[in-house]
Amino acid sequence: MRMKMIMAVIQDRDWVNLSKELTKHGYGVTKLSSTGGFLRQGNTTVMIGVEEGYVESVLGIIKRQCKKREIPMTLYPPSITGLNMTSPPVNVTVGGATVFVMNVERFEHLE
Ligand code: 2BA
Repeated sequence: MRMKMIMAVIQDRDWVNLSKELTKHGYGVTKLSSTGGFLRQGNTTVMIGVEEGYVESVLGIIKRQCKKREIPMTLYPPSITGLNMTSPPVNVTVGGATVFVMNVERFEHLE
């Protein structure tokens, strides 16, 4: 069976429910703390290694646990622009998950 690596960028607040649900179904998951390049805010990246046949099941769990939300965001505050004015907030869609599914050449647990 081929192994796949699922990497998903999610919101920090979705991590607890997502990890609970993945472990309940027997999937292994590793959390990495990450930062989005656009919002420059912390987010969470999860790594999930699974056999190919389980990919859709894992994507289903991610979809159910990672909700899409709109948040008002000031993209260029004075602390970044150095100007004494704030750009008006714009609504940015966050959440859901940005998912990459990659082939795994080799997978081992070394002891
Ligand atoms: P950020 O780069 O902080 O982006 C957060 C959200 O801001 C994005 O959500 C998108 O809705 C919006 N956004 C990003 N770039 C934009 C732009 N140039 N103009 C207008 N709105 C923009 P998502 O697309 O769901 O991405 C969530 C996070 O996933 C990203 O956080 C980034 O950390 C990661 N990501 C997204 N696409 C990626 C990619 N191709 N490669 C690696 N990481 C990616």
